[in-house]
Amino acid sequence: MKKVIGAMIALLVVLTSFAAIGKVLAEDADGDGLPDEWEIQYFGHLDYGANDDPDADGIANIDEYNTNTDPADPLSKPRLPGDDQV
Ligand SMILES: [Ca+2]
Ligand SMILES: [Ca+2]
Repeated sequence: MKKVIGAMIALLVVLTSFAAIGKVLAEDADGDGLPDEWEIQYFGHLDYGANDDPDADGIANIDEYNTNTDPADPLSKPRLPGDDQV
């Protein structure tokens, strides 16, 4: 039984370390998938999540991040098929 508990504690320590390292690497303190630097740059805080759409352009933050568009500017969004036919 002691062995099992020891192994569980060791596993917990390893998992916790990985989680800490991952957070530092991704710099994603709130764990929403958006780098904190990016959130601070556009919003000035970490309150929005990956699926939020604060500029209401229909594009979620995570998609704005992946396509390098401005998540705080409704005119800045990924070009979609059909956008040329305005
Ligand atoms: Ca974040
Ligand atoms: Ca948006």
